[in-house]
Amino acid sequence: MILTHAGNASSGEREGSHNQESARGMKEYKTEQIRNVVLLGHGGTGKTSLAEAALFSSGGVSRLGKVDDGSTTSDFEPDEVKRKISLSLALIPCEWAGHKINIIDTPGYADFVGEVKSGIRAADFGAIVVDAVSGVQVGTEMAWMHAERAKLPRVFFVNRMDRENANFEQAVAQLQAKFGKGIAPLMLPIGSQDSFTGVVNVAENKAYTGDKGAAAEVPGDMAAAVAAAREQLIEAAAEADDDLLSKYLEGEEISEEEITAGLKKGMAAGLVYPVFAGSAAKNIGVSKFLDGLVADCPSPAEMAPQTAKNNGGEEELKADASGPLAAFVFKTSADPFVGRLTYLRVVSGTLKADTHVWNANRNADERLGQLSVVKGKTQEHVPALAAGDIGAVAKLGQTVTGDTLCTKEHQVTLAELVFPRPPFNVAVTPKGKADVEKMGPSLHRIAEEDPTLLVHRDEYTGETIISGMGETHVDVAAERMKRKFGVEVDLHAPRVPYRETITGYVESEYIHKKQTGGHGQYARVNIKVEPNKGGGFQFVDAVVGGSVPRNYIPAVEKGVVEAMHEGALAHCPMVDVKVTLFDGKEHPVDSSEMAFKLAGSLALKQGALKANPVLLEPVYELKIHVPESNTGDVMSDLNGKRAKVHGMTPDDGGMTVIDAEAPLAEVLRYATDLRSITQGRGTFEMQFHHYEEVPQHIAQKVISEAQKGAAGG
Ligand SMILES: Nc1nc2c(ncn2[C@@H]2O[C@H](COP(=O)(O)OP(=O)(O)OP(=O)(O)O)[C@@H](O)[C@H]2O)c(=O)[nH]1
Ligand SMILES: [Mg+2]
Repeated sequence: MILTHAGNASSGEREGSHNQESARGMKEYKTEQIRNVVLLGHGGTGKTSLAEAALFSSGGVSRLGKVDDGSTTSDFEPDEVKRKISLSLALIPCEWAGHKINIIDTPGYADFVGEVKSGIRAADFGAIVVDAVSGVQVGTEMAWMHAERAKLPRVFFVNRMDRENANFEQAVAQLQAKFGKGIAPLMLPIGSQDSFTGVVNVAENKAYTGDKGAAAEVPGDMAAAVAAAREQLIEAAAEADDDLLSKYLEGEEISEEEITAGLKKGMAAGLVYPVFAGSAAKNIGVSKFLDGLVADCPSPAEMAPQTAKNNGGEEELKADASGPLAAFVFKTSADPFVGRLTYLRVVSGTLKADTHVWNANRNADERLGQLSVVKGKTQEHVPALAAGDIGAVAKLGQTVTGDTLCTKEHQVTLAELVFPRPPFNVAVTPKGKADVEKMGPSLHRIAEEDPTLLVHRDEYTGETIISGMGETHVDVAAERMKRKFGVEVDLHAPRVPYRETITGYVESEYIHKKQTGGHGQYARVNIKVEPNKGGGFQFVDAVVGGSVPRNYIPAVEKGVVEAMHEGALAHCPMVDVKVTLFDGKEHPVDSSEMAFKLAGSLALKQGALKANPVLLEPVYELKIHVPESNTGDVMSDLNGKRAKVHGMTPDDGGMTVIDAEAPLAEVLRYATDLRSITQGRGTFEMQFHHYEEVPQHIAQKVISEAQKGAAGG
């Protein structure tokens, strides 16, 4: 039976959840027969459509799904269907020419970079999808950068060749200008726009047309272009292959096999990047793309071994099905129905269903139940996964993304995944009474499936803060909480944890006196109030002669501490104040601890108001990575944010690092601002550095807002 896919298979509340029905039986594949490719690229270039066309071409679905109808295998989550963009990575295994190509589709939108990192880790090479109309876009550069950092061999797929203004040559020229000479077309398009009908494989000098890639004559007018492209391809391939180079220089005939061997070497060395052409929507060029992945791209067995830590040392793990077991967890998803689903790549050995494995990161035994191959939202049970293959297992107890599963006898851990620190913070509050209790646990589960989403409680403001990569990321997380766990929340800008202190010295006296029939209340407290910069709060008992009896002094201190919690200016905590109790008076009958506490509290409140109180704000340290060409705009924006720039240095990725500090109040939405200034090229991290006095004109605003707030509520 052929499996039906997301858009038309699901309904009701199970929509979007993983589906454990088994699909048509998938063969078991040996390591050499596997290809793991991650699709990368700017948003909307057609990655999901390409994955769908590949699946359709390989017979994995009976109808070509469309992103716009929400009917693709890859974008199966309801929020992906609604927004018509990918939000999480998806696995699309395609059985092709006796091989299994595990396609990992990733989101192009920058907020979901965590999924891209996970996808890259599971893959052996990448295919960067480029729009034939727009050419190189920001997302193309970002994809290149991520792949480069991971030393991932890569190819390009120039997609949307059927569109008006599609221009393959121009796209390739842009790629070469940006990424160098190693960019070499392996396929040339036949025609373009309305007349785009197929591709010519320049290594073979053969043409393939239509959605089936039927063999055809190379159009006569393409001969020169094909010859030139072939030359360029061989030159690029010869960069890493001396035999090929000398043959080429001596003008000898070069076979297709020799080109393939050269391409493989060149890709592994990061010297060659073959370019494919096609239209995912029309399913043209896709079958030749799959052929190319099988013929020219590395199997897991051809990849360099991975270094793992073992007891006290290191070892190299090859993709060898009979080697020691090591499976790397690159993603975890929290499904309200199926439970936790752990995605893993078998790096070495063979992972078998119904066995015990050892999680060396947590030092814990895990029982594996059923093992499956994942296709979009469906899972098909398999008895085993060989080294190099990718699959999933449900309901593991302790394992999280980044862990390695092995055996207790042979314990290894692979390098963990490193995710960027999310720079965008929002405060989250439950919408209704029913949401109060459910909010915490569901936040926890949402964060568990996304390492770029962090949740914490701000100890100063008491707010629950979600940190994500950007506004969309956090919005999607909130929608997911509602859909998956039925919890509704409100999101708003976090409060700035202002503080107060004093800058002057005063003596303050407060007499608490009440005469209400019977017992009255009486206490007098005299304190000195002075700044204690950097020294925190200090209470000094300087009472002489028992003017305040010993047993009441702790009560005075308690009152003072209470007043410190809520400053006189804007109800913010006071810091760095030294209070010296030097005098006071009791009444033999009417004094009490209560009375002294009150007097202590009010003595400080009144004193602080006279001691030149000021408002303090948190200042954050920022490390901003931007392209050289954006530094001017970023600096002038920082100027408007009361920031101080400490320096600019080049980083190791060809960017400029700007070191600066700025008040938190000015950079609450910096993730959004920086993105718009740099069109998404810039990234930054920030962390708390120190408190600083708020300039007078700004302090006035904060104070009057705080007083309004207090009066209103
Ligand atoms: N004309 C034309 N349209 C295409 C082609 N490929 C994709 N599209 C359309 O382009 C839009 C975006 O396609 P997707 O497949 O969602 O692109 P994506 O790269 O997966 O996008 P993200 O997941 O958001 O990064 C959809 O409307 C597709 O139907 C193509 O080859 N030709
Ligand atoms: Mg997509």
